[in-house]
Amino acid sequence: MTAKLVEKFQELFGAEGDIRTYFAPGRVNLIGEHTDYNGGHVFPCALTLGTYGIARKREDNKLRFYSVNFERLGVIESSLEDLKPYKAAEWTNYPKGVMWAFEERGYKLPNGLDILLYGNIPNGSGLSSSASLEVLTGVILKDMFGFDVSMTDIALIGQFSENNFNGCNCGIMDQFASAMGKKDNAIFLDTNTLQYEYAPVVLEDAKIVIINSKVKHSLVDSAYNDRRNECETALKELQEVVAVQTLGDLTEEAFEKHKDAIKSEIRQKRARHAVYENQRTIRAVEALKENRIEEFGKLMNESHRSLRDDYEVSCKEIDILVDLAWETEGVIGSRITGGGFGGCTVSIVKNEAVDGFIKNIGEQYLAKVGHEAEFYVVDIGDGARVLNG
Ligand code: GAF
Repeated sequence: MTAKLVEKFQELFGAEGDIRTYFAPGRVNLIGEHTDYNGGHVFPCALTLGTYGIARKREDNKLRFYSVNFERLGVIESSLEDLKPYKAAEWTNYPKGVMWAFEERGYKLPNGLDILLYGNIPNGSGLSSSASLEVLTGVILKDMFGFDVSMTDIALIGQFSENNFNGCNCGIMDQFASAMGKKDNAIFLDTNTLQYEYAPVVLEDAKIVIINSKVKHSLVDSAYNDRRNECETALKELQEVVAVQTLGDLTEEAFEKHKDAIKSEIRQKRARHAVYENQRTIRAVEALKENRIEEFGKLMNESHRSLRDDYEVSCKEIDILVDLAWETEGVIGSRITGGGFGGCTVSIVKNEAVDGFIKNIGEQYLAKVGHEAEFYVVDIGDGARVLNG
C-alpha cells in the first residue's frame, strides 16, 4: 500500500530527500456517545482503516498537499504564512488547522512540507476520517521537527484545531482514539480527567460489524453544536441546586432527584441522555471485563434508544439498520455510532450469523431506503504512528 503512495509522491513532488510514511486510524465507538463534552466516559477503539501520509520537509515555507481521494483537485499549494481559521471549506483545512494549532501552542514550524494523503475510511461516515487526518498531521510534525509532544498532546492539539480552526465544537474522543488506540483493545476514557485504561475486546465467538448507511444529513455540525449548548445550559440549571462540575458527575438517582431544575423538557431529555449514557458506559465496560457480553450488547441497545429518543441524533435510515439488526438472530447488540444524523451503526454479531446478517440486512435496507449500505467486519488496530523512518 505505502509503496504505491510513495511512488505517486515521487511522481508529483520529485524523488530526492528523506521521504517518510505515516498512518493514523479512524475509530468506532462501542458505547459512550455524546458524553465526551459532558465530562463523561467513552469506549472507542481504533480501526485498522485510516489515513496514510507520505511527507517530506521543504527548504522554504511552502506547503503542498495532494490527496489520492480528491485527485481531481490536484496539488493544493499554500504556505506557513497562510494558516488562517475559517477560510473556504476544503480538506486541507484539517492539516493546516493542526499546523496552526501547533504554532498557537508555541511550536514554530521551521519549514514547509510536501504531503500526500490517502484515506480508506469512508468519508463523512462518522468513523472519524477528519480526526485521523488531524492526528496524522500531528505525528508528521512531531516526527519531522522533533517537537516534544506526547500522543495525548497530539490528540488535544487536533481537538483544538477542530474547535478553533474548523468550527466544530467536538469533544476529545475521536482524536484520542486515533492517537492512543491499541490493537484488540478499546479505550475506557474519562473525558473529564483524561485518565484511561485499555480493555481487551476478545470476542472469540463474535465480530464487530460496522454498517455505513451512506446518508449524511446536512444538519450535522449545527445540530451537534446545538446539543452541546443545550447540555451546557442544563448543567448551569442543575448547578443552581446541586454541586456538580459536569453532567458526568451525576448518578441516575441524583439526576432524577434534581431534574426539575432544568426548565425545558428538551434540555431535560438531553441531560438525561448524557447522565444515563455515562453510567451505562461504566457498566458496559465492567460487563465486558467480566465477559458478560450479552449484557454489554443490551447496554448498546439501550444506548441507541436513548440517542434516538432523548438525544434525537438518529435518523430514519439508521433506525432501519438498527431495527433490522435487533430482529436478526445472533446479534448481541447494535447501535448508532459517532456524532449521528446518518453515518454508521456498530453491531456485535456472532460468528456464524455474520454472513446472513450482511446478506439480509443488505437486501432489506436496499428495498426500504433505495440505496445500498456498506458493511465492514472490522479489526481493532493500533494508534497513529510513523511507519518508516
Ligand atoms: C463526534 C465528535 F467529534 C466526538 O467528540 C463525539 O462527541 C461524538 O461525535 C459523539 O459521541 O464524533
